[in-house]
Amino acid sequence: MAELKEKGINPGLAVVIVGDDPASRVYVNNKKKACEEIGIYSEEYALPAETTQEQLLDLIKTLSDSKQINGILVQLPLPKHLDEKAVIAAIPPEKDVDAFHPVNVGKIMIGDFDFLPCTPAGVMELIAEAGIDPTGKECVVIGRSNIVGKPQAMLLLHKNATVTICHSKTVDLKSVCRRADILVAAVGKAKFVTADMIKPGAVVIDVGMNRDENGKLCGDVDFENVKEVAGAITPVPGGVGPMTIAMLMKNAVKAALL
Ligand code: L34
Repeated sequence: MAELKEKGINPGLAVVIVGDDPASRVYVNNKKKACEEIGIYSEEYALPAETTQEQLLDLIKTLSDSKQINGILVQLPLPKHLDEKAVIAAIPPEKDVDAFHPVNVGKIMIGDFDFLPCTPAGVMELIAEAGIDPTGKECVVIGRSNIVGKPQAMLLLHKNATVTICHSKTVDLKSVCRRADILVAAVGKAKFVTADMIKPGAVVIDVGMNRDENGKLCGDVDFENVKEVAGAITPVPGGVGPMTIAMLMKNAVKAALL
């Protein structure tokens, strides 16, 4: 960071949060902390749940015009009365550190991108750091959201994997999952992935962020049982979540260099 600052490059990130969802609050706090730790200038805009679409779009316009701000992130989900698609589309693609804008989504699809979406990019980083090359491997992604499942599949494809995307209508999910050398779970249901769905030795990556019956944070994977079968597994907390934040920091720096 010091090196960048010497060159007059000062990354600035604006994080917008609307309403008081406690989980979103925690994630946004973690983003703020990470900025402080590495020396990225950050601004937080905590707006009340009653914020109108017009007010939110006005703020995005102000941030879009700001010279100090290179990156804009609107924490999702937004309260139901707000139009998420329109909000994302209002962020200039070059400040879209989430890579959710249709222009950035399209660029990812053709493999010519500036930003990668933070959670799927974090998963790829974990795979790479573990010394695993997805080339030719069977990769199964459970979940088809625009934020995780779909871009995750695309990133694995870029690394030459054979990719299957599963979802709620998939027939015989268990057999499809059992083919996976690398299984990415992004379902949103606690302990959804059980040991009988895992090929022995498989790499299991848990993107879930749920609360169990005791209110304890847990992923989509039944960690205790799956870890006995898997070759490698990520925990929740302390797995993909912190990687998401790290990739956001990377994108914030990248935005300042564009
Ligand atoms: N716009 N909305 C936008 N961008 C994002 O990248 C996100 N995401 C997801 C939800 N909405 C978003 C996040 O920030 C999920 N997410 C996220 C970020 C950080 C963590 C989890 C999810 C995280 O820090 N997890 C910690 C534990 C947190 C806790 O104690 O609750 C962990 O160790 O996994």
